Amino acid sequence: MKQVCRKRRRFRDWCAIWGSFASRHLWSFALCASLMAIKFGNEHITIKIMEQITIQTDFAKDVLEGLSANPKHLSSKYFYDDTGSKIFQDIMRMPEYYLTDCELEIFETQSDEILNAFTEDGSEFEIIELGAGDGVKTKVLLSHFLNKNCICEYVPIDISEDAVSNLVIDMELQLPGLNIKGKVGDYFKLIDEINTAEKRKKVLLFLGSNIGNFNELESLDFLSKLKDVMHPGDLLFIGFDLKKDPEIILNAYNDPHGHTAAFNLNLLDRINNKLNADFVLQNFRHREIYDPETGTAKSELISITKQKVEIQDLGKAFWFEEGEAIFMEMSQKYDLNMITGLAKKSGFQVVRNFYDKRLYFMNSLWKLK
Ligand code: AVJ
Repeated sequence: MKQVCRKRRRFRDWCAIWGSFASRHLWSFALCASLMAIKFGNEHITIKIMEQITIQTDFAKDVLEGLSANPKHLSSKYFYDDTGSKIFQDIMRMPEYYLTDCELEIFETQSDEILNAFTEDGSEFEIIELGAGDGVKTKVLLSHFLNKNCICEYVPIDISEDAVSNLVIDMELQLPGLNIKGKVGDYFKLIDEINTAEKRKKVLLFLGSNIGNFNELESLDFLSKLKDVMHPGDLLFIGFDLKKDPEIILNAYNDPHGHTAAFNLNLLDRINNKLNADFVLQNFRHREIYDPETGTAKSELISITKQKVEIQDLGKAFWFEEGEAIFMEMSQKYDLNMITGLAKKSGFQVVRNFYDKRLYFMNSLWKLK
């Protein structure tokens, strides 16, 4: 009985979301019918309209599910709208956020070894980067690869349209010899497209410890999806942030500049704009916690007062107690055992690990087992 009620309520929520959504976005459905995919502006970027629409409905559905749950949660995968991507670039530039410097150091000092590991015989390959962002670190690698006369095509994929178009413009300017084809969209959904008929060798990049946003189950699921589109000989190059002095980790996420707080609060703002909500951002405060045993860092937004937030497009209001947390993001830190274990469990084999000199970070190169 309870089950039926809940089902019915879920159905009602669904209708509300779809109803309000369809009425305001009919134009895009119409456009969609005639144009499944457009190429626009720079011909090196593809944007799927259908994809953008699915993202909006998934967003509504996930916000509803997350804020109805106990404890409340939102998904960090929605941090990266155009504003969020800009804030993330500010984060990457702060000295406290050591991850960027470490990975950059690995690329700057070990690019010869990395290229040799990517292509032992110097044959042609394709580099596909999942969540490319501004591509600053990858540019260092690519520039070195070009200098070594390696023939490769670069396919950066990112959810932010601005990020991809800026990256493509920047790379075409700075690396004129590079063959680049940017894609905008959710890389989870574009994964199938990666599996082209092409016989060329693929190297998939998943840098910056992006994998840390997934819990173990999600990581295994993600990795098995990647495995499905990989062929023998293809490689996967993943960045892992390593366990270290907790203070260093907390400083990277509890930054004095307020960028990490702004990054989290931007998601509330996105809900305000996209789903017609009335979050008062000043009524929430950012908090970071880290458990050195498990290596899990968590970002939360704490409600500083008892308050009600209405989300019109969901036809719903949500109450927050004073001190109640919304779990926003997990940033997992790893040790070598965890990384080797993850590779094994997901059907991969570690080819080689690259560390920075402080041993804060690792880029691990995997092949299919
Ligand atoms: C992009 C997922 C690697 O978890 O360190 C940075 C995102 N969040 N500061 C991370 C992030 C807060 C970042 N990743």
